[in-house]
Amino acid sequence: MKVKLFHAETMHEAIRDIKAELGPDAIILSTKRVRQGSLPFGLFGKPLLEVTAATDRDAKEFAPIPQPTIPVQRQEARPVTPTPPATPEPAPLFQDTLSALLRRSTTAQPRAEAASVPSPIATPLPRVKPTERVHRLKQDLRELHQRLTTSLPDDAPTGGAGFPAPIARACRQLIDQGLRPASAENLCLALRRRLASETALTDGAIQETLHRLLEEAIRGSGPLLSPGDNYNVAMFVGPSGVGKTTAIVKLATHYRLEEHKSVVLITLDTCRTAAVEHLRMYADVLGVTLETAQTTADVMDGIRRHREANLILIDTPGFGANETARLAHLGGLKDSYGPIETHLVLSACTRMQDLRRTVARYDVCAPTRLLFTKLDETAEYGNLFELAYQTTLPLSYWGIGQQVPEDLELAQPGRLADLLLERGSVHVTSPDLSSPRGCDSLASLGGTTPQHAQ
Ligand SMILES: Nc1nc2c(ncn2[C@@H]2O[C@H](COP(=O)(O)OP(=O)(O)O)[C@@H](O)[C@H]2O)c(=O)[nH]1
Ligand SMILES: [Mg+2]
Repeated sequence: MKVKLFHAETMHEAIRDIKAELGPDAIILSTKRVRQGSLPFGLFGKPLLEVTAATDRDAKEFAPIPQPTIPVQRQEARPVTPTPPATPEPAPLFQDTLSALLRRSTTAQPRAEAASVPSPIATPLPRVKPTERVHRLKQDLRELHQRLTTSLPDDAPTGGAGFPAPIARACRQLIDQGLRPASAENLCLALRRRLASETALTDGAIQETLHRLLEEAIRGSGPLLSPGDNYNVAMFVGPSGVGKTTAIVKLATHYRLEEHKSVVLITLDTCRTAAVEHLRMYADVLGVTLETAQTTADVMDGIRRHREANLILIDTPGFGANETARLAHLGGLKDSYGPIETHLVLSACTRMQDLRRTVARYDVCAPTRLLFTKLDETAEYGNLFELAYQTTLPLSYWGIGQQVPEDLELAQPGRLADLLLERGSVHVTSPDLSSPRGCDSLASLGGTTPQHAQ
């Protein structure tokens, strides 16, 4: 056996040299990258390929490979049936005969080098039956291609990557609704787990399952007075202008006129005379008592004096960032009959970062409910979901307009899931746009009587 070391810049060059010297049946024993240069040990020299090749026969035994003598375009491609050697030599593992390597590298070589070896068109290669390994490689490539095409988002740069296309679409739908990408992706992971046994991922199944997941992720608190309840004290806190007083008036109207409950209003927002007068006007129309309170002690006194009432609603002013001590006093309020429900009132139109700051600021008064207003002024409801999900506080009611009393609804997770999946709008549409909107939302405030009072 003749063994020889070859150095070349590319494998193709090495094969060409080996073929010329050892013949086409030479086998490659090893290859490695080396550096060759002027410095000791070849450091920083040009990287070269070092190939050890061997043959049992002398290169002179082989006739040179004939070069094509007629133009490529005029030569007819004829399949050549290979004639296997009478006694094929078993090739050692990881070694390849030069002929096979030559065939492969010839098909991939750059045009400039093509002249030195027969053109694959001029001397067509025999059709080799794909081996098991080639089959597996092809299968892997097909799977990779499928994964890439199904997981790439259609048009959005982020969100949903890594999910099959229909789930990725749902993921982006949630992100468009204002959910954080992380929350949307968590929901879609849960969605994929739930739908793991489904053979086909239809948009219908995805939307239904997503609806259930959204609904399960958040809670509704139920009404201020559940059937059978005859006493509750609820306080409403939050930044100024979010709609605390409006929500209180809507609730007072509903419980007084629809549920026939005795309602008492206590307001701590006494600095602005107009605000008190505004509330007094409603109190007079409804026939409910309004108490003004300067301090939290006054509030407690008012609660004690109206124990016989069914519902006591406490209005508060918006507190500035530097009024944490005053806010903390509200957190300390305790009714000896039971806990005071504290509704943190927030606008659905507020940016998520500001909502988080507000939640952090009002944490000292230990809110137990989230009441969102102004759902009618936005088309994105992701913030409601995010805050309910992150704080784990139940949603109580939401304001859907300025009209008193009809524009308030009992918060229901299923309804929020509807809004997030764009299955409906917050508005109850009236068949006749010229007539006032129906009072259906009053019915949905929840209460002790199923029918509206006449
Ligand atoms: N569009 C809309 N406006 C609302 C809603 N709730 C309250 N408002 C308006 O928001 C403004 C401030 O409300 P107000 O109750 O005085 O806020 P407060 O300072 O938190 O007591 C008023 O003009 C209300 O009519 C709502 O759900 N939708
Ligand atoms: Mg107010």
